[in-house]
Amino acid sequence: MAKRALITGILGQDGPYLAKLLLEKDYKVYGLIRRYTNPNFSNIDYLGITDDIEFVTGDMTDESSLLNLIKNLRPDEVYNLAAQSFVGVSWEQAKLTTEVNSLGVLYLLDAIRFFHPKAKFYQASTSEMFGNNSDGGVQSDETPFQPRSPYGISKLYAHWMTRNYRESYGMFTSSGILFNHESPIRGKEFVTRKISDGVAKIKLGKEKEIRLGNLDASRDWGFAGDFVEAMWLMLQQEEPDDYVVATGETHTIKDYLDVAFKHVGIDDWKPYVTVDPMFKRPAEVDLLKGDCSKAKEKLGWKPKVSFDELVKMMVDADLERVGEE
Ligand code: NAP
Ligand code: G4F
Repeated sequence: MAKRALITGILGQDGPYLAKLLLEKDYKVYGLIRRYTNPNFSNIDYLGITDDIEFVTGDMTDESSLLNLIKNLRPDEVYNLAAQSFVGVSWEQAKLTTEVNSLGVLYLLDAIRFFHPKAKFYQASTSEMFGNNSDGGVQSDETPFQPRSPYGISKLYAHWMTRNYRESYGMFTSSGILFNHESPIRGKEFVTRKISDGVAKIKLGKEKEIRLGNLDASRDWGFAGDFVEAMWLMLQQEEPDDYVVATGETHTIKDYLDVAFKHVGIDDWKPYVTVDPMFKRPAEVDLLKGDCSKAKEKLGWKPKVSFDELVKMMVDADLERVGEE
C-alpha cells in the first residue's frame, strides 16, 4: 500500500519540491493549507503537481485543526515545513513568529502523540539557530546554538521540543538543520530571489536598480530540490536523529551579485545596486558555512547543484517569467 505523507507549508518553496519527490516515490501526499479566499498555488503549479496533491485545511496556530487532521488522516510521515520563515520580519512580528514556529510545532507533536504516535515526524530546523557561533568559521552537528533573531529563537524551541518528544515518548522525530536553500520558486523577499528577479527586470529594461541591505553577509546556499531529498532520507533511517544539511561552501551577497549580473552580460553591478539601511537587520548573522559530514556518512546525501548553477538557474527562470509578463 502507498505510504501517506502530510506536508505542512505545501504552498511555500520546499513543500512543492518535497511533494514532487514523494509523488515520484508513489506516496499519497496531503498538503496542509490555511483557509484563504484565494489561495496562491503558483509554486506547486510551477512544478506541475497541483492536481496530484490532496489539500486539507488547518493552521499551525489552531491546535484543534491539527488534532483533527492527525486523527483523521493517520499519515505515515509528517513533514513540518510551515513557518513564518522570513528572518527580517521576525523582529516586527515576534509573537506571530513564535506562535507559528514554536507553539505550532508543539501542537503538531501533541496531535501525533495523542492520535498516531507511530507517525514519523520531520521538523524544519535551521542554520539560523547557530547565530554567529561557529567552530573556526564552520557550523556542524556539534556547534552550540546561539540564535540572534526572534525567528532563530522560535525555531530553537521547536528543535528542542522535537528532540524532547523523541527522548520522552520514544517517538520517531527528526530535525534537519538546513542551511539556506533556494530555487526559482523562492519567495521574492529573500535576497537570492530578490536579486534574480531584479537582474531579470534590469536586463529587460523594466527596472533600474535593486535596493539591498548588508552585502557582506555570507551564506551557505544550496538548491532546494537537493535539500528535500535529505528530509526524506532522515525519515527512512532505522533511528530518528538530527542532521546538518549544507553545501560546505559560503558566498557573500556580493558574490551572488557578481554571478547573477555577469550571467546577463553586465560585468559591474555597482551602478545597479543601492544599499538601503531599511533592509539591514537589528542583529545580523554574518557567516554561515555548514559541515554536513554526518548527513553524508549516515544518509548518503550530498548536494548536486553548485553555487554558480543555482544562481544561473534562478536568473534564467526570472528572465523567462519577466519576459512573459
Ligand atoms: P516558505 O516558502 O516561507 O513557506 C512556508 C510555508 O508555511 C508557506 O506555505 C506558508 O503558508 C506556511 N505557513 C505559514 N504560517 C502558517 C500557519 N500559521 N499555518 C499553516 N501554514 C503556515 O518557507 P520554505 O523556504 O519553503 O522553508 C520551509 C521550512 O524550512 C520553513 O519552516 C523554514 O523556516 C525552514 N527553513 C528554510 C530554509 C531555507 O533556506 N529555505 C532553511 C532552513 C530552514 P502560506 O503559503 O499560506 O503563506
Ligand atoms: O535571504 P535572506 O532573507 O535569508 P536568511 O535571513 O539567511 O534566512 C533564510 O535562511 C535561513 C537558514 O539559514 C532560514 F531558516 C530562513 O527561513 C530563511 O530561509 O537573507 C540572507 C542574507 C542576510 O544576511 C541579509 O541581511 O542577505 C542579507 N540581505 C542583504 N540585503 C538581505 C537583503 N536579505 C533580504 N531578505 N533582503 C535584502 O534586501
